Amino acid sequence: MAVFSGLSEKLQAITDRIRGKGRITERDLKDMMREIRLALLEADVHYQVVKDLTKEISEQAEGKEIIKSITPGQQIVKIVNDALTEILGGSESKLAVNPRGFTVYMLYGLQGAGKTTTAAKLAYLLKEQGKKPILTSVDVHRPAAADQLQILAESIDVPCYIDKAEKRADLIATEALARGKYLLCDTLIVDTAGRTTIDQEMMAELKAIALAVNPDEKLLIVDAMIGQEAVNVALEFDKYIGLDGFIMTKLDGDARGGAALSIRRMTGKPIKLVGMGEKIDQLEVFHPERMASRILGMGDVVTLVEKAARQIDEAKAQKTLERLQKNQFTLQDMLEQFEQVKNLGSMQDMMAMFPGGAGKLKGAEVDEKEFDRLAAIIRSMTMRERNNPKILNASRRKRIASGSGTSIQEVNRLIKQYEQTQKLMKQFSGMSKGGKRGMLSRFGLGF
Ligand SMILES: Nc1nc2c(ncn2[C@@H]2O[C@H](COP(=O)(O)OP(=O)(O)OP(=O)(O)O)[C@@H](O)[C@H]2O)c(=O)[nH]1
Ligand SMILES: [Mg+2]
Repeated sequence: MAVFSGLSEKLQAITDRIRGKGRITERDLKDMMREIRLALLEADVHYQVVKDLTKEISEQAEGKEIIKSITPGQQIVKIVNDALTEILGGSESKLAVNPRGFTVYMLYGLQGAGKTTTAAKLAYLLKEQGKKPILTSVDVHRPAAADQLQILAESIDVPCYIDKAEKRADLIATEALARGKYLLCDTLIVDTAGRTTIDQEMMAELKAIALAVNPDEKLLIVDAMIGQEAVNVALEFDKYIGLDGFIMTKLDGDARGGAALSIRRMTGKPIKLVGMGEKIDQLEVFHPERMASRILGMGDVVTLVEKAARQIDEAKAQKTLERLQKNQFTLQDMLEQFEQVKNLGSMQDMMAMFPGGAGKLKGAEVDEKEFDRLAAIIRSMTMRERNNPKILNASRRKRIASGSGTSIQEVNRLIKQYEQTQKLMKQFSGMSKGGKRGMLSRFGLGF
């Protein structure tokens, strides 16, 4: 998914420039820091976070004597990546699960933040993991709210408790809890009413509901489009009800990044999940390290493969993962991957997860034709070429371009993308400390 395209593009341009340098001077570093600062401020990131982030990058860059090292550009990109990861929360923060067997998640948020949609998405995600969720709407101010949730619940075949005659939200919540236990469910997701502003009455009602069902997680649903204003909203909610974390929605839209990059550092609370679209399956666990890589255009091959593993041919995807780990990922694998992922979502989402894929596709509506072109390029190669792309010299590339009805540039671009993917995976396996499985299992792919 292309996230924060404006910020992402700028940071990619900055890091691309510095990555390619064989020698880096103090001046280069200073210039880079200034550009990064500007890009962050333009993306509406809170100034305190901008300050922290640039300070961290500068200190790291100076401390490591980058200037004297052999691959200064790459080291700097890694430092920027690490600093972004840290600002985003460091590592994944899992949803709490009640050890007594019944868990309650309560979703708060301003009007239109995405609470109801997210409640249903979360139920779907839990159901996929083999859990038994039940939904309830405690919005007593807008009767249509309960209908909206119920329709969504039916579409994913999850029970939903509503009582449109009851005017007290806390009593509905109590009833829903009882119903959930009676139905042998293990998780209650409470969708609350939204307001345009935070007021005492709303907070009192929310507190009463929390008192009634004693939530294991109090999650604020934050619309990423509101930028750093999210920090104020979060602090207000936290003051009244004490939050455990956030679910950030609409990261797929043209959110600038301010909300996601500011909220963790400014509130100390983690982002747990992110909404990546309106569809029921577009809720993802938030991985700070992967998000940082996506922003820097280093791709997110791990999520891509995981998505494939979840939704299509599990055995095949697992094989691909193993090949990636062993560095045997060929163009033939890439073709198979394309074919598998084609069913998963839009081409644009998929390309953005390949290194260097996001920037290239900026603004362009990518349709299935783009996929077909890429697939056609690989199909125009012989099996030997697919399995050993090193032999793709100029004349072979020319033949492939004409065979696939594309241009040499397009062929080159595809090969470059393939090489970047491979390089990235090499870095991953190089970084792994715990033997072969290290890095990938760190991403939750232990098998
Ligand atoms: N693109 C995109 N749209 C989203 C996402 N999450 C929610 N939406 C859309 O945001 C709109 C509002 O979502 P709701 O779930 O109704 O929001 P709400 O917080 O329950 O709203 P109220 O109950 O009125 O306060 C809907 O059109 C959703 O489809 C997301 O991750 N991406
Ligand atoms: Mg709602």
